[in-house]
Amino acid sequence: MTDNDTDRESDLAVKPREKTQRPPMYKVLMLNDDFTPMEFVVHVLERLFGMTHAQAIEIMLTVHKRGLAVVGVFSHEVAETKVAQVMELARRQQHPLQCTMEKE
Ligand code: NFA
Repeated sequence: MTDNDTDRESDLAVKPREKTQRPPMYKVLMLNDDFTPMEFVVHVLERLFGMTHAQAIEIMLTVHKRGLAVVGVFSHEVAETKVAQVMELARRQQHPLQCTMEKE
C-alpha cells in the first residue's frame, strides 16, 4: 500500500513545546503616603485601572492600611504607561502619590 492512511504526517500527534515562552508581566504598585486625599486615589484607580467605585475604595484602603498594594499586572509597556499616567495626574494636583512597577 503506497498511501498508508494510518501514518500521514498531518495526523501525527504534536506535543506542545515543553518550555512555552510567555512575556514577562509587571505588577503596578501604589504606595501609601500621609497627604494624598483618599478620594483622589479612588479617582485614579477608577480612571486609569478600570475599577468600579467599590473596587477602587477597597484597593485604596488596602494601600492606606498596609502601605502598598498591587493595582494591576500588565506587559512592560502598559505598566510603564500606567505608572507614568498616575505620576502625571498626581503631579498636576501636587499630590505626593507614588506608583512603581516590579517584575512578577
Ligand atoms: N493615606 C492617605 C490619607 O490618609 C490616603 C492614601 C491612600 C494615600 C492610598 C495614598 C495611597 N489621606
